[in-house]
Amino acid sequence: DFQAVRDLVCSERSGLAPEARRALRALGVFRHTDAAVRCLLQQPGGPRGAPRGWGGLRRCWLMWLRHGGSLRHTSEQNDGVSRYGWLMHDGENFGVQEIRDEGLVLRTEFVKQPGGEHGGDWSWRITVKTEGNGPAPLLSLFFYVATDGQGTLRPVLENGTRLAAVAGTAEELGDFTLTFLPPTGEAGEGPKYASYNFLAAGVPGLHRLTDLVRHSLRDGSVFSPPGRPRRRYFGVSGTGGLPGEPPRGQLLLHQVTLEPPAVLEAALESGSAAAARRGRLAGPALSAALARHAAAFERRFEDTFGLGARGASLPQRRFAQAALSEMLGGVGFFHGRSLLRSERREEPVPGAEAALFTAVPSRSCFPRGFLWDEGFHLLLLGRWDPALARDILAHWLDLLNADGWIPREQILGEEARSRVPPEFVVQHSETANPPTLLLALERLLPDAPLPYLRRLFPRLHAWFQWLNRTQAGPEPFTFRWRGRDTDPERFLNPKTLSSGLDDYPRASHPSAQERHLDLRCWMALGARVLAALAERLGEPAAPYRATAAALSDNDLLDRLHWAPELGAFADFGNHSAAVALRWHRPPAAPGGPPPSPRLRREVREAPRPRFVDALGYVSLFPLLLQLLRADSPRLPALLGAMRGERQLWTPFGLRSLARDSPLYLRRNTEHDPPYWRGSVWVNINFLALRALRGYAAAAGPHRERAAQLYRELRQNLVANVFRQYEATGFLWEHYRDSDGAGQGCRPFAGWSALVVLAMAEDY
Ligand code: 6A9
Repeated sequence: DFQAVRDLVCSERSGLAPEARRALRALGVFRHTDAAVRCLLQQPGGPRGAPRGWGGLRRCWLMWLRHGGSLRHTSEQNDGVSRYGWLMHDGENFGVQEIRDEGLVLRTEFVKQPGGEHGGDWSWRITVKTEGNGPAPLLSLFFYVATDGQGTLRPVLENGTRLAAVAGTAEELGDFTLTFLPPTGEAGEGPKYASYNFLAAGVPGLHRLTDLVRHSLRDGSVFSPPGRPRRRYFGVSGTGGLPGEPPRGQLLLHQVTLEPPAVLEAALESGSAAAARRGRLAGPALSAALARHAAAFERRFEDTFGLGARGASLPQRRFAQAALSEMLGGVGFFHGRSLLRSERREEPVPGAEAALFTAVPSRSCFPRGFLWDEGFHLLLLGRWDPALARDILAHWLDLLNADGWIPREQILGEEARSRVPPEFVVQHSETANPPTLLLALERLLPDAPLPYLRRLFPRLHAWFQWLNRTQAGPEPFTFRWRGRDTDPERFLNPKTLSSGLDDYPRASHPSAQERHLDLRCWMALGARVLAALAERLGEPAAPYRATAAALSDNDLLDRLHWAPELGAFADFGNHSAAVALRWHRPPAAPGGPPPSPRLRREVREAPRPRFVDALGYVSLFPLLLQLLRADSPRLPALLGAMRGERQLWTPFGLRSLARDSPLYLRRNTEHDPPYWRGSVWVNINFLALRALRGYAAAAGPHRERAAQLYRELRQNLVANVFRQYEATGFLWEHYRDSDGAGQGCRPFAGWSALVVLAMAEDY
């Protein structure tokens, strides 16, 4: 009985101990940037949508503000921090982050020390420096702690203005003290002159914190170091809150104003850890702990990925460490409900209250869980920390509803929703997403404990059956993504968000006749992994084996998806090859103003059932998921398409759509630039490398060629992602096929971080 199984899994979730779970909530996360006041979330609570279960202490942050020049001027001049990211992060106890902001360098480090019953102690150190010469700017750092309706905070003030500590109690933290140590110069060289301001206020909601701080800044404070000129600065003042908004929680804010360089420390000490504590984790003790953790991180990184042994340079190793760390630093808990639309109801309905532990594609742009992204994330996380990966996987499978569906994008709770345009919020219960979690499971399988797998199995079974049932195609052994865009005039080619490849060209006229090649290949992979899992558990594996065999039958694949006119595999559907966007002026309403012209789709040749004339990632799927036999006569054509410079080959990796394909780099609407129509995406390139490696290792006539392509592709991909990181300080969402430049979102240490596994040749 599926429902019963669900309850069992929920209540008995395997994975990390509660204590370790809490530790993971200590990951610092970059919240958002704001030109005048910059925020750095250093909160014990994961990214946005921090856990309700955190028991009230919802935020503990750092923000900074550079004085001098007007605030408005600053906000017009720049719209972001120039670079930031975790350089090291072990996913549990330790992290080092660096932020570069126009000549200012902030380094934030934390160490967690387990102990007691509430997650132990944490200490943070913030080192601020300036680059280049010129007078030191006057800088304010704001540390703040906020509750969201539960828990209490008591300020401990020194001289009426310096917040020396916060004594608090909260449900999950118990009693705690957060101490702000006086700033020192660099390398602990004695106390540093600073001015202090303090604010205690009621907060209407966490999303209003930045506004609240801005609202209480006044240009009346004075910084007057002995024997030096006085400088005025913006300081928080007063108590209160935002006018007209009833407070829901409590905020205590500590503002420290000084001239860099300086070192600031904060120590959170948990009441229940007192007995285990041997002195405060601050000053030299913190330095020693940080050094110990950094050395352990380096060792573990080398033991895991062996990049040093393979001769990677130090900058390359630092880059790979940062890629992994940025992914680990994005892992967090998300709580709330999704908004769902089912076929059975008109109105969107809130889903069940969910707790999701997950990595995110991007801390800045998409700080949420995405189903198929997560499978890729787990490939990397599973190498670093298999228990962590298993725990994340278990959380995702806890999201299944009674039908066996998992919503694709996890926008949990109001705070998460406020960041997403309304048309993207509602999740449709017919919409799937590639089951990449199974890809991850395939790798976790050999070492995963049996009781864990036993609990996963019924849910994976339900999920696979849901896919098999709801995404069935028009004929046996065919599949079709549901939920394509419907408005036929709006898009050059209606998107298929469910596939994960959004605007990748499909049949021009969505219909029930379609058969989607990538989905069919994902199903084959799914059946293969479930068969292996069933075998491991002594459950009936034969039905999965049979499905896997049928879906990998190369002759059947040929019959259903080989497009002779394309010389490659393809989707099939109701398709017109002659479509274009044209400017069009709708008729004016009588007496009304002339309406503005709009781009509309024109179909110049009626669609008919045929193969889709797009050569790109989808065409490669039988190879990517290694369904093609090593001696397949189709293999040379696919290898040729990969290597062809007019098709998929670029010096930076494989582009998503062939250069000579009709929709290559074409916009989908006036406002939708090409996305999966040419760019190089790391996740698919990773699959390509993995597959080529497989074909190079298997006996067959194309072995040499596969090996050759593998070497070149790996070199190109890794070199470019590294080069772009060196140039910009970020991993990017995708890379431009013409020059390799990073595009889309950054930092994007979701699947782009798979470059680490490519460097390690660990597929
Ligand atoms: C829209 C924007 C400013 C698109 O990495 C997450 C997903 C992938 O799963 C998918 O394959 N990305 C890829 O095609 C990003 C999706 C972002 C959708 C949110 C709202 C507001 O942000």
